[in-house]
Amino acid sequence: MAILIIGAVASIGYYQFEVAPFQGTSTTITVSTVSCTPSTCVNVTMYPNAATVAPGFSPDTITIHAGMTVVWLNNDTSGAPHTVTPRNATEGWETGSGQLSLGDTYQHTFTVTGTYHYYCTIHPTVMTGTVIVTS
Ligand SMILES: [Cu+2]
Repeated sequence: MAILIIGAVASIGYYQFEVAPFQGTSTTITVSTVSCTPSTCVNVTMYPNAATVAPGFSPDTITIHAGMTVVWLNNDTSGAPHTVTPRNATEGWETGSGQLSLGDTYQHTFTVTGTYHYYCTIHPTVMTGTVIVTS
């Protein structure tokens, strides 16, 4: 049931862009993008060099209504992997994303009001975030 709800509010697409940092060479990277219906879904993005540039999760604090879905995207073109990991599994949140590579997304629908803290296990001091779920 939860999967059906998620599928209804978020769709995954793809775009490509070129990176040409050095003479004569270029690399095409495919990144997935997620479009949200604003009333039901919120995006959080990990931008390039998210491990060293705050906020690592952008926006790092969001407030949503119960029943809404948050979709995280690793858009860190430095290639660094990241995770979305709950601080406290007893908050009713699942165990998190595991490792996300460039272009990977992770989404969770929050159904219970409360404050949910999370972080990246690979960069725990810079990459922290909070989801506040209201009624
Ligand atoms: Cu990270």
